[in-house]
Amino acid sequence: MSNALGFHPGPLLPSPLYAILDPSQTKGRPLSSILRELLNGGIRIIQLRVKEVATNELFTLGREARQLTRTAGCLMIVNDRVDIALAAQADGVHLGQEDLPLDVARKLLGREKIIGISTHDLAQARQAERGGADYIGFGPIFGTSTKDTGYGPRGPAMLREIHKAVKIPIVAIGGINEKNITQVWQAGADAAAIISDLLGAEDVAGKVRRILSLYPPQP
Ligand code: TZP
Ligand code: MG
Repeated sequence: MSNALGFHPGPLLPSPLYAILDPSQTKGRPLSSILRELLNGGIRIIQLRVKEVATNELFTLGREARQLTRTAGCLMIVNDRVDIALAAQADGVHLGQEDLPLDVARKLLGREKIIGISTHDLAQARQAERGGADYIGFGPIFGTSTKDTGYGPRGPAMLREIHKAVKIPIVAIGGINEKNITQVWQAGADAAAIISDLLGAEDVAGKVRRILSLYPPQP
């Protein structure tokens, strides 16, 4: 059965578009108003990614985001911070290769919370799957100036290889936008994560609706 978006929800990802909330990419607009617009447009999974902010401020942001996402039936994942994910009652956490190890995060969070792991190659993807990650992030797929990942663009071909090699859901990331997202879904991503193309849009809700209308991609 597919939902209203024509997306076949797996056990984990409720939609093929994963929005990352990063206050440095909103063109000065408050994160809460951008989040409201994302939700109005139909976003059903977000990640709160706020670097270099005091812990109490991050907790406040997390609590606000939790209220809005809960009302909208949207999953909320916190980047980097297991403590904030727990304190703000998020659905899970997203960890990079340099964050807390997966097994340690799992002990802290328990089986019920979602843990996503950033990966950049096949070995990391396999390791995350073996270690019990609920999904992997994979990228950067295309060039991006939003984050210096230290890796060149992996491209849709490498994404296809990852898709063949791992069974857990794949969230592709890096340089994805309205123009190239179809290729990313076609290459096997269960969802595509976007920061700048969503958060920098003049009409954020309209942008979400346009992107979701591209799903499912034509073969
Ligand atoms: N991890 C890999 S690339 C990236 C992150 C957080 C940035 C993605 O941002 P954008 O603006 O969608 O390219
Ligand atoms: Mg991190």
